[in-house]
Amino acid sequence: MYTLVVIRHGESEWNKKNLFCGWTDVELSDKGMKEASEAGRLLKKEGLSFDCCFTSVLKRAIHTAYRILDEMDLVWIPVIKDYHLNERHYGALQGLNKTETADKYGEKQVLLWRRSYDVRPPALSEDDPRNPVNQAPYQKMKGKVALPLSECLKDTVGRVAPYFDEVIRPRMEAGDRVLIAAHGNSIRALRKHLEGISDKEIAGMNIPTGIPLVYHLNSDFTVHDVSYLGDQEAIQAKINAVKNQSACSVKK
Ligand code: DG2
Repeated sequence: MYTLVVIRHGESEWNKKNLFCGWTDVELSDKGMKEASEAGRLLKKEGLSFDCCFTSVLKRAIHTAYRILDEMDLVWIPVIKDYHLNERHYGALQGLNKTETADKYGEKQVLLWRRSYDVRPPALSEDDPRNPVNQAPYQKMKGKVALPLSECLKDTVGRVAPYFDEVIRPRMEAGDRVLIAAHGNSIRALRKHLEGISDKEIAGMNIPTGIPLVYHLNSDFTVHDVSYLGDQEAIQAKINAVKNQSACSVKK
């Protein structure tokens, strides 16, 4: 049996402002930093420990990972940063306010962009300075992989699932206890892959910030059990808050 802990970063500055973030590299808010440290204390209290940590190349996830490891006195373990664990690329929606976008295009359309499995949000244009080919963390990938200008969840599953199977799983099979600090949609992609959630069902899944999700996996990596650590009522309230981020400002 394997134990795997997955956590969405703490609240970011753009979560706080309710902006679509995607591959925009924004910092944790003060609340997000506290959430990350609290998650570290909780994991320690539960007697969990790690031999390595995987995260994205985005600082809200990286700083969450280090805050957790700091609380656990584990900053010395390897921390592997890889763009395969990045948030879903939110295309031209990045930087827009979720409520204002719902007011403009309607809740239904925004829900389709946020939660449909295979509908991509409008793409960034090639010459947009936010195109990943113009950004430092992705320079080495230029010409080798197709860097996205927008992604649907299906695209995100297409990079997260093989990365888990080919890189993270072998580390676990070799005996490493793994922590993954990632993002709302890269975690939805991973959950879909690990738990065999259908394309339809995954639309209803929302991931709270800063709450450790603990998996016990069988030797063939099927899920034995999975649960969030902490006060279940408070966690459900956080999940609902994520779901409601794209409600219109006035109910029609
Ligand atoms: C959020 C997820 O990603 O947004 O990109 O805005 O986990 O990096 O804060 P994260 C974003 P939703 O899909 O929940 O709207």
